[in-house]
Amino acid sequence: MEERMGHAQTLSVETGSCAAYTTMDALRRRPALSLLRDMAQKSAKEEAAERKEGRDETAPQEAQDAAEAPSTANGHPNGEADAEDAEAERASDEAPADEDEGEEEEAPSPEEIQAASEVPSAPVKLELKFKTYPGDQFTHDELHLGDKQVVKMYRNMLLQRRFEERCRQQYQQQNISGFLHLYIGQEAVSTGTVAAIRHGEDSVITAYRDHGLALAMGLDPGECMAELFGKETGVTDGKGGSMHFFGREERFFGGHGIVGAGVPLAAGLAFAHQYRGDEEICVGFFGDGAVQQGAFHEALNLAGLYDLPAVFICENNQYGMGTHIERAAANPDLYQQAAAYDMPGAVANGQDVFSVNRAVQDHVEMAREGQPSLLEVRTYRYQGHSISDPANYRAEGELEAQQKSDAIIRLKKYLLDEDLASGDTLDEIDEEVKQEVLDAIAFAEESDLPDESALYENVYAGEYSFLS
Ligand SMILES: Cc1ncc(C[n+]2csc(CCOP(=O)(O)OP(=O)(O)O)c2C)c(N)n1
Ligand SMILES: [Mg+2]
Repeated sequence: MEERMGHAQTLSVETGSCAAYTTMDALRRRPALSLLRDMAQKSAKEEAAERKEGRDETAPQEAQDAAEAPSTANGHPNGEADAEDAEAERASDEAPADEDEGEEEEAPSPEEIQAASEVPSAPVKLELKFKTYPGDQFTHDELHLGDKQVVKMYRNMLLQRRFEERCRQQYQQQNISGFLHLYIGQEAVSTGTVAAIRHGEDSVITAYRDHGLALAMGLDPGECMAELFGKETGVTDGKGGSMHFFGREERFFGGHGIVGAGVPLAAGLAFAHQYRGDEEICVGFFGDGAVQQGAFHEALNLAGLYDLPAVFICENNQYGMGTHIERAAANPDLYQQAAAYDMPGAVANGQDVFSVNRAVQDHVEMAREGQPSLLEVRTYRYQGHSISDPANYRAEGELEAQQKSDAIIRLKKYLLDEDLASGDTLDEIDEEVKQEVLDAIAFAEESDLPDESALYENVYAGEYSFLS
């Protein structure tokens, strides 16, 4: 049952019996840091003594210890209450890590343990709200983006597009080999996101379709092109190729070829921020295909459990290789997966850079307050899955229909309509960008291939007794 309510969508679910919802809320979770601190403080000796005693006689205590795991389990707190009330409650419940220092967590009482094992006598009705960010709803002023910044965002999206158009050509000329997955069509997602984070402080990680995000994160186009050419001046010294762009200074953590593999890494990066207490966050990108993968679910579960400062962004371009989302996902409304992990979920229009920016600003703010979330961004890739995929699985006219809402053309129209730039200025920007990409190719061509000895750098290449 679905009912649209302005920008929010409500979903009601009725279940026959759902024991956890009403009672788990009483058993408040413990922040990950306090769990870690406790673990560190327990000496091996104490643990051994506890194990022995617990087995012998302390049945109530044992029940309490056993309840530590359920106490962190993940009933959605909203229950029948309004989602906003639940959010407010959650915010007031959670003390920042440093204030928490030294406080003893109270173990759940026997009554609470008892309550947690009861089954509600009536069907449980669950109401959830998911925020939506449709296209053409936001202005740059509302988003606190300056006039010049919007022009820069346009330039950046164009740079991504022109860079990849040349990548395709360079691949055909055999200057690039190996895999090549193009991001053309999705540029508003990367640019809109980067304009919403603390660039150079927050961590960002993505999957293998990584050129666009790398350029949005400020990686040098010449070094990116050199990476594709396998040259030593490349962003990963020519050893990573298309799928493994990295930028240490920019805090861009790749570039990962295994579907879903970046999602637990995003959770790990977010955990590092939480552990250090540096108030930075991690934005983890992945495709719609990754949501069908176990690693996604494990990572979101941990993030929900530990209140990690993470924004999980699913770039739903509708395809995983040649398989359409409708044929791969039991529930193609991917943002709704958030409910299973006790976090807010939302969906944004990935063909409108302002919708993306508004959504990511909101989600980044939540992450800084210790609330992880899932944001689905609906977009579309114009090219096949990789350079060698002719995309014959597409329906006739499908691509052309999507191109009508092209994000770069949309932003260009906005800039002209709002008088933020003249047509001549935008033409000049295009010429500049094209030249920048040609310069990147020249840089890649002139660079050297890595020395043979570099094969053994930064890899486990020692002597192994079991191999001899
Ligand atoms: C664990 C794993 N399974 C399968 C593959 C093969 N594979 C490569 S890309 C891909 C589809 C992923 O689609 P999606 O996550 O939507 O990303 P997109 O290509 O649309 O950016 C698959 C199945 C892989 N790389 N890793
Ligand atoms: Mg996809």
